[in-house]
Amino acid sequence: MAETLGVGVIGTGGMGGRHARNLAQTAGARVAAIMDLDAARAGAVAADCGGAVTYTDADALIVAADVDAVVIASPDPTHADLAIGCVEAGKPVLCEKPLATSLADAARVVQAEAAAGRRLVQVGFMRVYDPAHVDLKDLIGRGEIGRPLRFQSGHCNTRFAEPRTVTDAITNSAVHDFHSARWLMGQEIATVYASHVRSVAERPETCRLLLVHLAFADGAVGTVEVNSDSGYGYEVTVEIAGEEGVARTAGLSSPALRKAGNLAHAVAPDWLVRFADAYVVEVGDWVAALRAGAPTGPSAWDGYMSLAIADACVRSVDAGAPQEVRTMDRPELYVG
Ligand code: ISE
Repeated sequence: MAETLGVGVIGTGGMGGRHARNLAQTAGARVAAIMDLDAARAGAVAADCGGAVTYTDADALIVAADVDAVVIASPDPTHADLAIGCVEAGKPVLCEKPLATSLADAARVVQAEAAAGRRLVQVGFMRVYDPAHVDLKDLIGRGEIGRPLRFQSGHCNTRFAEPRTVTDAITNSAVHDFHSARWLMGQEIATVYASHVRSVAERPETCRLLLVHLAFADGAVGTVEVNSDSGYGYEVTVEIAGEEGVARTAGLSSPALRKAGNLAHAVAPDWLVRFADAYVVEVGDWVAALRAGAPTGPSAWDGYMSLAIADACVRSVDAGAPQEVRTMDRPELYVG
């Protein structure tokens, strides 16, 4: 590997542009290539990243000689095939969530990586780099609340440009919460029961509120709530009740403003603002880990498991009944 890690970024929408600009400021990395079907947009991001080479063909970027590692931030349905392309080219890849849009495609990524026999794929579950989440994880790890009994997360999005189907809410938003639940509780989810409320006012086709009941393998319970259209702002909160106490992620960091008969805190408009620091730490950690040998963040198996839970949720919505989470056997690569 060259002195600095040459990174190629596929997709320059909100997330890809953010990752590219963060990578341009990351020690040990340089942005070698940027790909987008929109050449002008790729050019604008490349100009901010020291003049990286631009591509309109993702496969050409993956095999380019000066690209040592790849970030995938293109539309969700393209993730699985591009991640497999990176694995086949022997290049480490940070793939935005979801790893795939179907459980079968996520399994193909896992199988490709298991066949390669080494970890190359990291999935963009950035909450594991967010200080509020890390503090909660540490507190649980220290045994402060005893055995975790109940997981509860609230995930509020301000508004999406397009109406959200229930499958979008599950596969594009709730996959984050499923990963948080597994990571923070240190347990697998055995069954789910998902239901949702549509928006009645303006966008009747939108899944306004998704509620998923979780049953963990050790008997703990939980809920995940996704609001697709809060109107007021973007928030993610987690509370865990244990045998000896209850812990919740730290609250808003914005100052309290007392004015004109009101007490107010600003709420972030979206994930790019709320998780701005986490995205910086995520790529910094990824680059450092690759330079030391292999990725250490959320794995392809974690990406697969979130989709296995998502798959059970979609089945549950269709059946109107609880559903088991069904998975393939965990390949040896991900054990331990
Ligand atoms: C988006 O793609 C993200 O990954 C955000 O973190 C999440 O909160 C949002 O719901 C997704 O649409």
